[in-house]
Parts: sequence; C-alpha cells; structure tokens
Amino acid sequence: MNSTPPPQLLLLVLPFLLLLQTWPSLAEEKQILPSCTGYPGIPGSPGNNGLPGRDGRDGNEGREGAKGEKGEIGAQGPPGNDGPTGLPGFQGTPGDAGLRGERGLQGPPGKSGPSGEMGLKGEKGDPGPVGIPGQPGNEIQIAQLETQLESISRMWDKFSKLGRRFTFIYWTAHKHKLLAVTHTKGNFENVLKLCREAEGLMFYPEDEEENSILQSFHRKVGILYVGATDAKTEGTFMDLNNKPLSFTKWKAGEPNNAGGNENCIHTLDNGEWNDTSCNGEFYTVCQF
Ligand SMILES: [Ca+2]
Ligand SMILES: [Ca+2]
Repeated sequence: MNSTPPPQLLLLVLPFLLLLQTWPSLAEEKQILPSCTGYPGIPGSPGNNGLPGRDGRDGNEGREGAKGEKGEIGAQGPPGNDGPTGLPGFQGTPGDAGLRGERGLQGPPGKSGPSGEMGLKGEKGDPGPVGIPGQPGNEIQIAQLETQLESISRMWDKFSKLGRRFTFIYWTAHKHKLLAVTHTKGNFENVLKLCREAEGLMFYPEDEEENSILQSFHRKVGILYVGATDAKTEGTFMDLNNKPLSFTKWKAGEPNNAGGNENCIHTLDNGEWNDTSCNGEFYTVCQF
C-alpha cells in the first residue's frame, strides 16, 4: 500500500505551514517593538482554489414519465408445439361409383337345380333303315330282353305319372288319403284326366270332416269340382268308383238339374254343393 499523501492534500496543508513559520517572528517582533505602531500590511494575493468538494448524495426518484408510443410489430415468433389430436370428423358423402372393372374369371359351376316337370311323351318316330342281318340269336335271350324292356316301359310310365303330381298344389294329408289341388282349371273331363294321369282319383268327401277340408281348398283357389256325377243315371249321383254317395252337402233346392243338363257338382263358399254343368272351368282336388 502506498503511504505517500496525494498532491491535493499537500496543497491544502501548505498555507497553514507558512503561517506557523511566520507567526513566531511576528511575536518576537512584537516583544521587541511593543510600542511601535505599524501599518497594515499589503493584502496578500488570493490563495489557490481549494480541492473539489465531495459528490453530493443522490436526489429523490423523479416522477413517472409519460407513456411511450406504441412500438413496431415484433418479428414473427417460432412455430408453437403441435396441439392435441382433434376428434374424428363426420363421415363424408360416398364418392361416385368407380369405373366398371374388367370381367373376372368364370367361377365354378353351381349346384344342379331341381328337376323340371316331365315333358309329354313324344310321337312315335319314323321307322329306321333296315339293319344288317345279324347272327342267328338265342330265342330264350330274346324273350328275356323283351320282358325286361316291357318292365322298363311300365316303370317309365309309372314315373311319368308320378312326376305329374309335382304340378299339384296345397298338399294335405288326411288319414290314409293324400290330397292336392290341380295346378290349373278345366272342365270336368279335363281335371278328371289330370288326376288319373297322376295315378290319382278326383276327391269325393265321405263325411263332414272331409267336406271341411274341401271347403278349405275352396277358400284358397275358388270353386272346385266334386268327384261325383249323375251322368250315368240322372238324379243318382255316384263317386268315380261308381258307388252311390254316402254323404252329401247339397244346398237347399239342389240338386235341381237346371236346364236338364247338370250332371256334375261344384262347391259353394259355405261348403255346400250345387249340381252344375260339366263344362264349367274349375279346379278339383285329387286323392292319392
Ligand atoms: Ca243331373
Ligand atoms: Ca243346380
């Protein structure tokens, strides 16, 4: 640490030192010359300027200034963080159908459909050309083959008739009888033929219960022929096995053989019967 006093301090102390050196001589001079009256000395020259004073204390805080003007828009900040995933939007409307694609490869064949209705038997064809004379045959073998051929022909005819039953509708079982309605209307002869071609018989109800079944068929398809006629003996109705009727359901006043030509029977809505012409086109029920 430097102990040398600063020059400013020397300048401040120097006048006092000069005064101390001068003061004793003046005292001695007063002792020597106590009675002499002196003249006031010439005023000394002004002393040097003192050292600068210390810095004053900080003043009180001033009043708040006026609000400054609005600054310019700052530079755009960096992008913010990604927000949370929003809720799914509503389903949009379906777009237009696209262009039709190319035709695909053919798929495997489907299952066979149900067998169709058996066709009618065709007419006999023309005789074929005479064949080459064969070897002398065995008469026994020929007879056996002819028998087998006849058997096959009968089976075919049987299947053909049974196949016609598939055209009938509203099958119903009652006791030992199987009943069905013809698929089409016809006069008495025509619907009678439809039953026989299917190895059936036109149905005749033998009691009140069976007549109720006949009436239920009537409600499904309309008027039905009853399997009975008095064509053989006027006024005596018989079933198709030529047996007199054991049950009848005649409407009051029937049978009346109106016009002298009512030899068949048809059903009415209430289940009763009326004798009628055999030329009307009605359904019938076949019994198997
Ligand atoms: Ca009659
Ligand atoms: Ca009548």
